[in-house]
Amino acid sequence: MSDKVNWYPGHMAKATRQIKEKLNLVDVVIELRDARLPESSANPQLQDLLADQAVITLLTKADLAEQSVTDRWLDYFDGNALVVSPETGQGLKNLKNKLNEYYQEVKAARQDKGLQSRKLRAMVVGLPNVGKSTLINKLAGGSKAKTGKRPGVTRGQQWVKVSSGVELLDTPGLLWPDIKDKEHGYKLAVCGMIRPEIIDYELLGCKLIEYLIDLNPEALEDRYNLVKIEGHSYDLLADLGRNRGCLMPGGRVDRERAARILLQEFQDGTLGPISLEGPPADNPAESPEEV
Ligand SMILES: Nc1nc2c(ncn2[C@@H]2O[C@H](COP(=O)(O)OP(=O)(O)OP(=O)(O)O)[C@@H](O)[C@H]2O)c(=O)[nH]1
Ligand SMILES: [Mg+2]
Repeated sequence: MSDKVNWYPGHMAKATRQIKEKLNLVDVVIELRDARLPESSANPQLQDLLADQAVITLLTKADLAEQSVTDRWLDYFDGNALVVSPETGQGLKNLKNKLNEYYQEVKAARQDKGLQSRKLRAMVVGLPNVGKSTLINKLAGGSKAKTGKRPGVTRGQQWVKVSSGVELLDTPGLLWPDIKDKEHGYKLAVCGMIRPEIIDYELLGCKLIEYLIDLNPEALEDRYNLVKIEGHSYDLLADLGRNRGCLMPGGRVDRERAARILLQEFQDGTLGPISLEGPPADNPAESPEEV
């Protein structure tokens, strides 16, 4: 990533410290990863912090990922991950059952020590915009945590009681200070985990077109009436913009507006479910015929 863009805001360094401080107070950590890119949406800094913790890994926004690819990820995690869609509620029953198992364990352990029973405390962590606060609200049955379409909505920690036996700690989404591979950063931004304007809308629009050419060219063709998917992504972005009436005075195509539309429609699922990466040694971008 370029040194010139401030894509690691100051509040995230503070939020990372605050997570570290709270870890010894919680019984289990719920780590959310985006089901469209479960490997790239793992924060290495967080992985280090969680090395000795009980962790429930969730592949979230499953409605936006291809079921067959998500199934392969589940095999890869070998029983150590659950698939959920916080917004639709898919998979939340499995998560509740898992939390209840932890609650029973904590209760039994405290009883053995002659201690009074207390609620299970779970910390919810993950990259920005993966659905942490939506998940908490869905489990709590209300709107206790603030949510939003853009990354970086939650700015501080907040405990939310989600049932008589469980309370969850909402935390701000975290990036890490050294995303070394630019492509990695682009993928995160395309999926809404890094604010697009701090990279560049047109660049991200072109990147997304390149990913879609590899993964699902029909989705691109059909949605934007593109006659032929060939040539440079920069030109395809212009075709897309022209077809959508993104014109500036004088008739030049407004590529930034075209990119905004494309990114938005990809992120809200209008293009259909599309996974950006498969499990290691099984990457759909490199072997599209297997997806
Ligand atoms: N398609 C889809 N969208 C979802 C899902 N869960 C959450 N969202 C949307 O994703 C966006 C981000 O949700 P939040 O719950 O605010 O995400 P967060 O992880 O708390 O984000 P930060 O607080 O910024 O770290 C919102 O627009 C949600 O409506 C889901 O399962 N499917
Ligand atoms: Mg949040």
